[in-house]
Amino acid sequence: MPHHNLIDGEWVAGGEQVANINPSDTSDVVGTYSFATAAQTQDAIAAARAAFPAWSVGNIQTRAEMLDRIGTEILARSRELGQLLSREEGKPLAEGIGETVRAGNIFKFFAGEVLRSGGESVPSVRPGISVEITREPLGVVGLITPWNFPIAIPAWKIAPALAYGNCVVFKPAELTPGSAWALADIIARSGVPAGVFNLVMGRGDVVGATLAASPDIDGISFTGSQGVGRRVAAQAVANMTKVQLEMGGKNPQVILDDADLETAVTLSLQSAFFSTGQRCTAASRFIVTNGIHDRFVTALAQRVQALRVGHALTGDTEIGPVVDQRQLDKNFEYAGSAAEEGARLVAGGQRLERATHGFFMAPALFADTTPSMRLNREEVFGPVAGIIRVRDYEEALALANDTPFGLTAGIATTSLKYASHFRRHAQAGMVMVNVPTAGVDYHVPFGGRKGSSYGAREQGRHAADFYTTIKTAYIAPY
Ligand code: UN1
Repeated sequence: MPHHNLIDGEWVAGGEQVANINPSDTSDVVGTYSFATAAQTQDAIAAARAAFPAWSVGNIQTRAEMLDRIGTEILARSRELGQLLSREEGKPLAEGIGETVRAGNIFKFFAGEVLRSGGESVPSVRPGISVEITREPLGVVGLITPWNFPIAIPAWKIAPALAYGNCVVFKPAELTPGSAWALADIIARSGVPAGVFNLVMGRGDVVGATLAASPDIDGISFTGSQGVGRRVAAQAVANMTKVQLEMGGKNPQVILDDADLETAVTLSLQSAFFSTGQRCTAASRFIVTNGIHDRFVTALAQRVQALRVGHALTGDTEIGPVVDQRQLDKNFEYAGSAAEEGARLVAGGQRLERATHGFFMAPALFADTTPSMRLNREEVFGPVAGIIRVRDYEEALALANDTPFGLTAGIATTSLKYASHFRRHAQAGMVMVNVPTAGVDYHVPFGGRKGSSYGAREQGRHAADFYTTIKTAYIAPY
């Protein structure tokens, strides 16, 4: 049975049926999914528009209960949904379940936020007048999500969108429609009125482009690559549509001489290689001061070499496959260019064969890299990282900031002086002191600077900055 799109409360067959392939075992078809046409995407936008007037002023108790029910079902089914997620995306089961739990918690958080959204009342500078500042829903929002967090990222866009009274047209990544469909099915059964939430699976150049170019959409929230993000923004801005973009990273992890070696190595392993390095928050540039450099390289190389790479659903796997052949080719291309430019491979880097045919690659760690190498300039989005040796903290900070991106920046140090300085001067949206650059909390702002992000922050209470518009009312008694 193909999985259809949800448009105006009905499950609708799309223009083509597409197989969802398991990257751990390419003979395993996770399911078939209907990809929507441009006309169906327009139908979904129209349905959302029609549903907006009633939904935007609807009862907040009903809305809160609905979001709470969605969260409850996700949490109750976290094992099964986590398994589906790992099967279609390739992250190990524990990570798949963890991500599902995170999605459930996000819906619970925003269920609470529905009841907490108040305004401000301030005196006017003119006598006898009062001023009230309130938030109103933005309108119809188009949500475009990537394949690497196929349930958590949809959750952190859909939950606040609905909580603050918006209507949604949701376009998940082509490679991972399974988790998105399962989430849409839960939302559809939660009591949401027809048209308030719509699912349009499909291709970026069909569904995504239709959303981005639509004059009937009030906001686009996009997470994905920098190239696509820029195109989406350009199209949206042509219609004066509000845009929020979360794009790539080239996140630095600084290791100072005074760091605890074990802490530094463990957090580096997690940051760079878990989730197969397929996180925009992944650390991919290790910037290491002289005094600890050699010990760090040896210890991290050993840990990387020992990582168990395999099928996402088998018990002891730590690193699953790369998501598809195209991404695998890209990883090898970056590893190849690093080697050509003189970097020294100290662990991994080869194609791996396993019992099933999947896109397996041994995580690759390069030492003796320089800041100008392609590996250290461009986002790879795979398990490939480089180490740069530096003299001191000052050089480390300068290199950490020498990037067009600015999502996360990490430092491992036992010095309060350097930790505090780095926290203040790292040009990134999120700074991590002795914790991994990736793997963030779900209830606090998420986002970056420079080429990594554009527009308001996501997650936590700050999500309201994108999903609402502010009204200032001046009131005189009569
Ligand atoms: C995390 O590191 O916990 O696409 C989340 C990404 C990010 C999410 C990272 N938007 O990788």
